[in-house]
Amino acid sequence: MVDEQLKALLASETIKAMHGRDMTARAAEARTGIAATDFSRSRNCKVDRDTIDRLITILERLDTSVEVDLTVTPRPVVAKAQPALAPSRALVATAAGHNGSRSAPWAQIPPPSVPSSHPTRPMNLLLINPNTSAAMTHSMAEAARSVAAAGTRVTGRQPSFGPASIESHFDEVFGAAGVAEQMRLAQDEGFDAVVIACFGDPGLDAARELTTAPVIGIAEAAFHAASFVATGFSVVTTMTRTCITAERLVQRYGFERTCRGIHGTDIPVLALEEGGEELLARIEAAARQALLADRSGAIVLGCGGMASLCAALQQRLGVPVVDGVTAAVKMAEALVALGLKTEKRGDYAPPLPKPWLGWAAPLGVNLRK
Ligand code: 2AL
Repeated sequence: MVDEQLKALLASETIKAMHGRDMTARAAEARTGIAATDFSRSRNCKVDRDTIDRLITILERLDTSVEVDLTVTPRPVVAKAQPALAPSRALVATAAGHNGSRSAPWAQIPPPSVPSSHPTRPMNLLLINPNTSAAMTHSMAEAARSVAAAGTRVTGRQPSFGPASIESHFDEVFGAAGVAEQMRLAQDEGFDAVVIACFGDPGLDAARELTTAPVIGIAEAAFHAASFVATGFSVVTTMTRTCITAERLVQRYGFERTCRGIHGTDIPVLALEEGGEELLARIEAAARQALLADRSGAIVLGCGGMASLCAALQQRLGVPVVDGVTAAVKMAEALVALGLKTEKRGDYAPPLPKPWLGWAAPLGVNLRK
């Protein structure tokens, strides 16, 4: 008999993604003998070691080629800072064996022949839009899905507070806090990677403190991608006043030699949602000018809200056009496939526990959500 805890665990997204593709509840039912309705239960279940051991035993009997990630929800420990999105332990079970913690029984079994980080591994990616425009979250998540691998599930979220667009330093402060909020709320969901989808990369370092999963900012991803396909690139962005943010990021990430210019179009971020030929033509004209003036070989789009325009602009301009949202998704997949995680021994260690006051207190590092 399988108990409630086990059913809830079996319902987790990673288990539904056996064989590198999503499993329907029916398929999961056929494979495990557990009623399909049980697969709709919460995936935020807490599991203990006994449950995991029993689950491993069941999985061993299922199929010789089954590979499953068992993400163990961290136990709630007040005042002991945990990597927020990080599972306390990730195990890979196959019929051939398991690997995991040294003290656990599965540690005695030889490692699986297929590395846990092989490129077809299914993954859950969290895309955080730091502004509060749900429409923009939707369009960026769609762009992300358009390039994501078959086994990548993209979840788009935005903060519960703050500005609808980020185009000033004041906006950005709240955007960064919103990213921190969403990281805290997602901490038990076991996301494999996080993309921060605003060109200022607000809250990027803070987000990295809260998880072992790779966290990628779209500006950072776009600069890297552009530097692979051109010796020099130009950034075309929204309001001219936001150019300083991109300029500082160029310096921070060390792209002073490859970024040849940053150009504002004075198109407000929210106007991007309207789309249309006039908008596209304005950005195209700015990009053409930038390519000439900067002697650049590629264009970087300086706003997450421009993601849906990328293909059309690349076709019109005839040069590589990099959108940070899609670039970040592919880089996130690459890092996960390589088994690379955010370091926890240096300054990306979890924040120290301390008292928190006011509206942000529930997000404080020593309080569980
Ligand atoms: C952005 C962006 O990507 N999202 C947002 O709200 N503002 N960037 C920008 N340069 O305006």
